[in-house]
Amino acid sequence: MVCTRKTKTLVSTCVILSGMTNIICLLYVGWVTNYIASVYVKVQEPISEKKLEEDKGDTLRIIERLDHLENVIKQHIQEAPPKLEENPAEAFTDSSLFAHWGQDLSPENRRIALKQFQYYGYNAYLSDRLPLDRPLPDLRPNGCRNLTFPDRLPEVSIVFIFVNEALSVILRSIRSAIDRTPAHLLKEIILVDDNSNNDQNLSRSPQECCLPFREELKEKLKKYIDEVNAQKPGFIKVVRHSKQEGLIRSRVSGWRVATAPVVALFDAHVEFNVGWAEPVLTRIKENRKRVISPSFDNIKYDNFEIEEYPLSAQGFDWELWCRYLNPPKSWWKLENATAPIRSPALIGCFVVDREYFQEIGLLDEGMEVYGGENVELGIRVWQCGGSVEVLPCSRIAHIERAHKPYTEDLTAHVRRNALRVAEVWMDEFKSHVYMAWNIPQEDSGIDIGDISERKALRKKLQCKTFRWYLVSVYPEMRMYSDTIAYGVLQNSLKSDLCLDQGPDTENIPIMYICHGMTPQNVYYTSSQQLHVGVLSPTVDDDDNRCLVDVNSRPRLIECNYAKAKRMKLYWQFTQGGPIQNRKSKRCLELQENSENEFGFQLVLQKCTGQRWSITNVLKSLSS
Ligand SMILES: *[C@@H]1O[C@H](CO)[C@@H](O)[C@H](O)[C@H]1NC(C)=O
Ligand SMILES: *[C@@H]1O[C@H](CO)[C@@H](O)[C@H](O)[C@H]1NC(C)=O
Ligand SMILES: *[C@@H]1O[C@H](CO)[C@@H](O)[C@H](O)[C@H]1NC(C)=O
Ligand SMILES: [Mn+2]
Repeated sequence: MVCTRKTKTLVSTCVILSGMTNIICLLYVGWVTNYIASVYVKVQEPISEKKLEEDKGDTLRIIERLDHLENVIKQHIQEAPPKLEENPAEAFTDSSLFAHWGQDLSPENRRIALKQFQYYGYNAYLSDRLPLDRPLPDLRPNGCRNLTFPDRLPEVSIVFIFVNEALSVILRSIRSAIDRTPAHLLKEIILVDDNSNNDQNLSRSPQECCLPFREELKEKLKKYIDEVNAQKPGFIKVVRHSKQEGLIRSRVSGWRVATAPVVALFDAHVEFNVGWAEPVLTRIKENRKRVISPSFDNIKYDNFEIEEYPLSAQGFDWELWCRYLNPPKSWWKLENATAPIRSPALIGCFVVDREYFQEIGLLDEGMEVYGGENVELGIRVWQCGGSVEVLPCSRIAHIERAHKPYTEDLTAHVRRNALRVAEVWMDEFKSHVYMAWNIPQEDSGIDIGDISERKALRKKLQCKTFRWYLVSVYPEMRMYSDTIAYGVLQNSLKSDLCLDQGPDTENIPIMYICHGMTPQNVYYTSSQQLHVGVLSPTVDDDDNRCLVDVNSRPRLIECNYAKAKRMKLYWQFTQGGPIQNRKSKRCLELQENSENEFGFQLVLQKCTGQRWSITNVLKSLSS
């Protein structure tokens, strides 16, 4: 899941990568973010252990071109399951783990810390050495401390789901929940273990660094639970899956066991901050159809310091990766930092009235593994008469992992789940999801499973249309209804090359080996613009780039800017025909050039009859 966070020019991209809501945050500037985020996610698969050898050539060539990306990826390649026989000391110092932490450790301890880091995706070595009840900075905005709440609030059950999590991290989640929730409001804690002992199929198996999960998460965790329950019988309940169900069904498993009127569904790598519960329970008590997310801060995966995040709503892009949004204008107008922030969707952790959650259909249990369920819940709640909000006064710190503890490629699951959301909830806008993923709308070859129950649910609840949702709840989302063709763009002269946006530091499109990732997405519109690269999700970002004839050279320029400056950004194109600029009449063509990486250069020249084709055509392309 890609959660992008944007503050003025500084953007941090959060790529949620793991089986739980794990996020990697990378800091970048401007539109570059999305490009990197999407490439980054999609090169995950090639760098999985086994494929690394075979795919090294192509993968690395793609990577080398992406300056900003390079360091990140290299680091992850190094942090991929290590070859035990070759463990040069330099590898330790190169790991991002030691960039801000651990310089004074002995070589042996560094080795152990690195192993644990590679395994968990966060600094479990350090976590084991931090107190479970460590203090957190109170990051609530001014005014939160002055709020008063009703005397009688509903009790809450807190559900933590986990798979292959470090014990100390789970225990700190539990401890912070107990310490920072008023005792009379916390009915119980429910732990859902999504079959953590399934080590054999993980390439990141716990070498000598880590106890086997069976021991750590069964015996040791049980000992802790028994101690707590000895004082408060039945206070901590445990649900164990005998096979891995993924985070979606794990959350529902936890909900099934919960008995309090309100249920909070969280990952097990969080720390609750002071006063988190009262604002949430007050809002739900006032209106049970509100689904609430706290505001998130970051626990840095390397040194476990708390990093404050700006207040945000939670949305998504057209691939349905989650995305932090600037709060809506209506919120800013209130000039009240404690006021609830209307939110189009959820990033994954939320608090909900237990019975209302069932009435609106829980989560889509037909989704697999990971991703999309948070977006589906948000859309469904809004379309079916509820609301979603983020509370500034309720704050939770959450570890954004450096990498996922699985080797499995999550992107395929996220895509499948996204298509379920599109087919059930998005009406005519489902095309946008297919376009963003760059797959055909008919015969995509992707089995999304049975959606008849979800469709029946929508009918039963008499839910509103997705157009209503876009207009009323998520007006920041961009619509792309004028797209008439999309996919990769290939030239008949050399059909294994695709049009590509080129290095992210430049605005020069190139021809590159076809890989079909975001930098090669092309969208042709009914107004004859050619967009290259990511589909900008929201109106807050001016980051769609259009092919423009600039002094007879092909360039990529932000579309609205190019239009405002009356640049040459309109192209005549028919499937299998030339791409010709409407004004300059020059054609986009390939020219042989031995200095070029793949022997060809993109030029604008007098048309010689070169032909282009694009993968998916929605409406007939006529000239
Ligand atoms: C909170 O209360 C204190 C003392 O009652 C007061 O001085 C302060 O101005 C209040 N702050 C806000 C933001 O209302
Ligand atoms: C590993 O996965 C394969 C197929 O996914 C399965 O058949 C096998 O039983 C698994 N092994 C273990 C030890 O879980
Ligand atoms: C600010 O928002 C809080 C929470 O909704 C509310 O209780 C409070 O009355 C608001 N303050 C003002 C000055 O409107
Ligand atoms: Mn998480």
